[in-house]
Amino acid sequence: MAEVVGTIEPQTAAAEVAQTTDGFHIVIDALKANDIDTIFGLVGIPITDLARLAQAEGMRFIGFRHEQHAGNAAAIAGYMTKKPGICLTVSAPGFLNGLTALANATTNCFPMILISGSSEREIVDLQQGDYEEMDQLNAAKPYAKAAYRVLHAEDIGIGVARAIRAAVSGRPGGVYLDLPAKLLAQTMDAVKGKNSLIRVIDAAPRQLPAPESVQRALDLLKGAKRPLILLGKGAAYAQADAEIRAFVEKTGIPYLPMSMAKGLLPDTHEQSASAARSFVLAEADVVVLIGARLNWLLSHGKGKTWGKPKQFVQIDISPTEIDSNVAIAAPVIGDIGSCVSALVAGLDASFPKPSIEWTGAITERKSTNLAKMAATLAKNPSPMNFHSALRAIRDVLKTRPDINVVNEGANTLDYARSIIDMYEPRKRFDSGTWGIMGIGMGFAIGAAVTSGKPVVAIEGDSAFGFSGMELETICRYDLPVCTIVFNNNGVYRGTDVNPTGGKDVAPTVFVKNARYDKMIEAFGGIGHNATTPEELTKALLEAIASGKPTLINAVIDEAAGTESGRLTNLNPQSAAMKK
Ligand code: ADP
Ligand code: TZD
Repeated sequence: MAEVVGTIEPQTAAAEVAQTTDGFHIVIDALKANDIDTIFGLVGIPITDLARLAQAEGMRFIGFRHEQHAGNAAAIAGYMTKKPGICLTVSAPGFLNGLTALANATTNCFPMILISGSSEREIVDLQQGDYEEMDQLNAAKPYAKAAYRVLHAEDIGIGVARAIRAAVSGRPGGVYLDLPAKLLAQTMDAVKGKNSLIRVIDAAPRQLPAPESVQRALDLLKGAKRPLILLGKGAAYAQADAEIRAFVEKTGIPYLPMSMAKGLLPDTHEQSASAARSFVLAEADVVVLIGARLNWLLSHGKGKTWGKPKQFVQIDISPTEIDSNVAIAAPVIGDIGSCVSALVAGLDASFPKPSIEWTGAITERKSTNLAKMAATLAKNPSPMNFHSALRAIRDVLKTRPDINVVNEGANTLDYARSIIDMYEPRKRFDSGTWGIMGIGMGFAIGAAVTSGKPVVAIEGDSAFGFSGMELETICRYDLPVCTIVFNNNGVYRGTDVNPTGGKDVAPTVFVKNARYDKMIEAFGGIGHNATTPEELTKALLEAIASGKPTLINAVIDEAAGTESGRLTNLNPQSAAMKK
């Protein structure tokens, strides 16, 4: 008898193993069932095996050196694709590191899901002191569009489906998904596990605008004397490129792109009013906001920037965005593709073209401002300043409109935004709604992995420092990322002095003449030191041709630029101190 059992038992065990699955497998299966093929993350207890399994099951796992950058990579992948980017972290500190990126994603309306392992509820809730103990779900809630926890393996499919829907439907945002360690190890019947998976149908359904709202907007626009269209990154996100182009070109209305909407129509488009920005904002009488909020980036829709009284049409998927800063005369609520198509359909023969007085005045301003800018850009000071370095980069990027551009810093951001033209949609990724520093390498990695195309990251030296260690990640995955550090020896500039004459340098000052190019060489990447526009051009061309991880240390005059870039008005204390 014992012998018989002995021969049967191993077979029974094998059969049982074959028929059970566990939390680890169901998480991966649930993501794959929704065509999610990449995870950005950083391993450790309790999610190391989840990352291993993801790779073994054919997903791409991109491992980072800090969770914030993995989160930023996931967020930008979400923005580029309209599918939620996934970031995977360990509990408590790893989760908190990722939370900054989740909050930034929510603020910018980027769809991402932060999945963090967590310690056991019983211990967390009694505060008994677990390894990396934290009530992560509650910590995430104020900064996420939605936050969920799964306690039973059979609910993983539901949890992932809810997270995907929450991230991409309506106004996109960051979603937190809490997976306690015990859940991952839970086993269940493999068939039941498979049946518990959900493939989300129509995760971001179209939302059609009310016909009367479309008519109201068209009526307002018809009466406009000086109409203007403002494209925000919501318009770029919507991937309604053809509809937006049709609306702009059929109406003939001049438009302004917000920084991440640059390239939705090529910046060289004749209707672009970018080079006359202050003029059109002040003078316009009816402004059509398409996926752009009237937040600080647009002076809250009021004050000197906006000059003459105006009325707004606002196209947005979020009804509560309307009237958030100023009264909106014609809200059009729905997804941008549907709203803009409806507007285009309503453009009949009676729709007037903007007057020649208006377009002519804009053209005149543009040419004056462009001539001024050309004269500034033509100068060749030594050391380089922001303009001469950006001229060199602009001329190279002009020949490669497919290249992704990442941009952060203060002066480096402000000048690059206006000097570097974009020609294709969703190719420019920057500090966004918060004006956050630290998105650089995370966005660069996310953009390179997602698009398979080169990335040029134009970085202030301070801005770069926040994510600089991810150069190792870039080298490890051999990504075609060229990072250009605008090195002017400090935050904003490098010229401040300690007024006490003490040994410590001023709060804004870094090590002088640092060689950031040496950092990438430590990981096998290619470093260049560029002190002239010619050297910068040569290094950038080489980087793009080789597709190799490269860092160019661009030596910029430490006295160039202004404190806080163009945000000097938000920094009144500093202005007062200098008086
Ligand atoms: P910017 O910083 O470029 O001005 P914002 O981030 O302030 O842009 O605004 C983006 C807006 O776009 C948000 O109000 C968001 O609700 C909206 N939005 C995002 N995706 C869509 C979409 N598919 N359809 C309509 N509105 C959208
Ligand atoms: N920390 C975070 C997370 N975000 C921020 N925006 C800041 C600090 C404050 N800050 C700015 O707003 S710009 C900036 C900081 C530290 C860096 C500016 O210096 P830089 O750029 O060297 O990157 P420029 O081009 O030399 O001005």
